[in-house]
Amino acid sequence: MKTGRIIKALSGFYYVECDGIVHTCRARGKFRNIDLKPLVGDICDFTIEDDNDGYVMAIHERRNELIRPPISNVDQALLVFSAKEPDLNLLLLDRFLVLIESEFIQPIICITKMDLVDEEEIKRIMLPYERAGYIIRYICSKKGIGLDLIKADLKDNMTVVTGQSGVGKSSLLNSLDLKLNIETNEISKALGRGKHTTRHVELMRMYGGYIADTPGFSSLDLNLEPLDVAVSYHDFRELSTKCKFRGCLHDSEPKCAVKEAVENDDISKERYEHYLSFLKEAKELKEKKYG
Ligand SMILES: Nc1nc2c(ncn2[C@@H]2O[C@H](COP(=O)(O)OP(=O)(O)OP(=O)(O)O)[C@@H](O)[C@H]2O)c(=O)[nH]1
Ligand SMILES: [Mg+2]
Ligand SMILES: [Zn+2]
Repeated sequence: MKTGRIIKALSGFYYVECDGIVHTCRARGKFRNIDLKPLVGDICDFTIEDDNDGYVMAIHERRNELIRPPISNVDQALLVFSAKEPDLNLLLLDRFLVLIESEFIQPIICITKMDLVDEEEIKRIMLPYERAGYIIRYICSKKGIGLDLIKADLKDNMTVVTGQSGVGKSSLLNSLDLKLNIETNEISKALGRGKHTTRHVELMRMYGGYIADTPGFSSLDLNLEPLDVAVSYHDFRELSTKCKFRGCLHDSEPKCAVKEAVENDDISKERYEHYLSFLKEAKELKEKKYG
């Protein structure tokens, strides 16, 4: 038995990398009956039957896992948003951040297509995130601007690149490694939609680590407990030691440090309002589950 990492999953096959060789494997029957499906990113034990191909037999315990995109064991997530085409969507960004931080994954916000907008304006819009302590990178894949910081971010890490369809994830990967040549989603005038949208998750070696290109999407389910939402905001979590109540949800509780920070404009109203909408969603979900 050998141990390797699943770098791609496609049509029932798992591509397992071990010592620089990729083995095409199927999952043993037992994976069909239980809730555990192998994921890209998994470290697995596998057999080699013939021609270097074999079977995935067992999955090692995961450090973390995401449902969308389906991937495990990541160190950090590049949350890719375009400054324009499609327009920057801060509600979706906040939703993303909650999800990523709830899995203890380091987020890096990456704003693409900076050639299409006024740089100062976008940086002003992103100021609340900068002040909250998020890492933000501004790039243009077309002109190769802003890539050096990203290259340093990627070094020796396992990074998942995620974001809406058409924001420029695959283009970013191509500009980081010119040999990759991934097909990108040029919007076809005739079809009115992209032609080469990414359809599967795949890990690629880059700068001593791995990077995963993933398919884009337009919506995300949270599926979190209310308190998970509260603690997944790293700046709210730090402030919460000053809230009067332990386990404060920063909603209707009195003497809440987060609400005070919002009133003092240390936390932006917009971020806080998005937070309240996620909290409401989590409470409704909990009610549905437990009655
Ligand atoms: N102006 C400009 N356009 C860009 C830039 N980066 C990407 N694009 C364009 O944006 C479109 C979508 O790019 P992709 O890289 O395929 O986007 P994606 O996020 O991988 O899309 P999905 O695979 O569908 O999720 C393409 O037409 C690219 O040429 C950029 O820096 N500037
Ligand atoms: Mg793509
Ligand atoms: Zn509070």
